[in-house]
Amino acid sequence: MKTRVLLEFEEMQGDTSPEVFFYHFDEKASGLDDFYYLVYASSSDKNGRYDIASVTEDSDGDGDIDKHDKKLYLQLADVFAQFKGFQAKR
Ligand SMILES: [Ca+2]
Ligand SMILES: [Ca+2]
Repeated sequence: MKTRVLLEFEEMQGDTSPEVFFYHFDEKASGLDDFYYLVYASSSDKNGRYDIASVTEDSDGDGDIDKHDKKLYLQLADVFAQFKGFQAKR
Protein backbone atom coordinates (compact mmCIF):
# COMPACT_ATOMS: atom_id res chain seq x y z
CA MET A 1 0.00 0.00 0.00
CA LYS A 2 1.31 3.39 -0.96
CA THR A 3 1.15 5.92 1.85
CA ARG A 4 1.27 9.69 1.68
CA VAL A 5 1.93 11.73 4.79
CA LEU A 6 0.89 15.33 5.31
CA LEU A 7 2.65 17.32 8.04
CA GLU A 8 0.90 20.22 9.70
CA PHE A 9 1.42 22.46 12.72
CA GLU A 10 -1.60 22.72 15.00
CA GLU A 11 -1.87 24.07 18.51
CA MET A 12 -3.71 21.67 20.81
CA GLN A 13 -3.43 23.17 24.31
CA GLY A 14 -3.39 26.86 23.46
CA ASP A 15 0.23 27.30 24.47
CA THR A 16 3.01 28.66 22.27
CA SER A 17 4.44 25.29 21.28
CA PRO A 18 2.65 23.87 18.25
CA GLU A 19 2.09 20.16 17.90
CA VAL A 20 3.09 18.47 14.66
CA PHE A 21 0.38 16.33 13.08
CA PHE A 22 1.13 13.54 10.63
CA TYR A 23 -1.91 12.71 8.52
CA HIS A 24 -1.57 9.38 6.70
CA PHE A 25 -3.39 8.74 3.45
CA ASP A 26 -3.62 5.65 1.31
CA GLU A 27 -4.00 5.73 -2.46
CA LYS A 28 -7.80 5.58 -2.16
CA ALA A 29 -8.03 8.79 -0.14
CA SER A 30 -10.59 11.14 -1.65
CA GLY A 31 -9.36 14.32 0.03
CA LEU A 32 -7.61 15.83 3.01
CA ASP A 33 -10.38 14.70 5.38
CA ASP A 34 -9.98 11.08 4.28
CA PHE A 35 -6.83 10.15 6.21
CA TYR A 36 -6.67 6.66 7.75
CA TYR A 37 -4.23 7.33 10.54
CA LEU A 38 -3.08 10.32 12.57
CA VAL A 39 0.02 10.72 14.72
CA TYR A 40 0.88 13.85 16.63
CA ALA A 41 4.11 14.95 18.27
CA SER A 42 4.49 17.43 21.10
CA SER A 43 7.38 19.21 22.79
CA SER A 44 7.15 18.88 26.58
CA ASP A 45 9.72 21.64 27.10
CA LYS A 46 8.00 23.80 24.44
CA ASN A 47 11.33 24.41 22.76
CA GLY A 48 10.85 22.84 19.35
CA ARG A 49 12.44 19.57 20.46
CA TYR A 50 9.74 16.96 20.07
CA ASP A 51 9.79 14.19 22.67
CA ILE A 52 6.18 13.01 22.92
CA ALA A 53 4.45 11.11 20.13
CA SER A 54 1.02 9.53 20.11
CA VAL A 55 0.73 5.87 19.11
CA THR A 56 2.63 5.45 15.89
CA GLU A 57 2.63 3.46 12.70
CA ASP A 58 5.28 0.94 11.72
CA SER A 59 7.29 3.77 10.19
CA ASP A 60 10.47 1.77 9.62
CA GLY A 61 8.54 -1.14 8.10
CA ASP A 62 10.08 -3.92 10.19
CA GLY A 63 6.71 -5.41 11.14
CA ASP A 64 6.41 -4.14 14.69
CA ILE A 65 5.55 -0.87 16.37
CA ASP A 66 8.15 0.09 18.92
CA LYS A 67 10.19 3.00 20.20
CA HIS A 68 12.24 3.21 17.03
CA ASP A 69 9.07 3.94 15.03
CA LYS A 70 8.21 6.68 17.52
CA LYS A 71 11.74 8.06 17.30
CA LEU A 72 11.45 8.45 13.53
CA TYR A 73 8.31 10.55 13.91
CA LEU A 74 9.99 12.66 16.59
CA GLN A 75 13.05 13.23 14.42
CA LEU A 76 10.83 14.29 11.53
CA ALA A 77 8.92 16.64 13.84
CA ASP A 78 12.22 18.17 15.01
CA VAL A 79 13.21 18.89 11.42
CA PHE A 80 9.76 20.17 10.48
CA ALA A 81 9.85 22.54 13.49
CA GLN A 82 12.67 24.36 11.74
CA PHE A 83 10.30 25.24 8.88
CA LYS A 84 9.24 28.36 10.75
CA GLY A 85 7.69 29.80 7.61
CA PHE A 86 4.98 27.12 7.73
CA GLN A 87 3.89 28.00 11.26
CA ALA A 88 1.00 30.36 11.90
CA LYS A 89 2.11 33.84 12.81
CA ARG A 90 0.60 35.24 15.99
CA1 LIG B 1 1.07 22.93 22.25
CA1 LIG C 1 8.67 -0.79 13.28
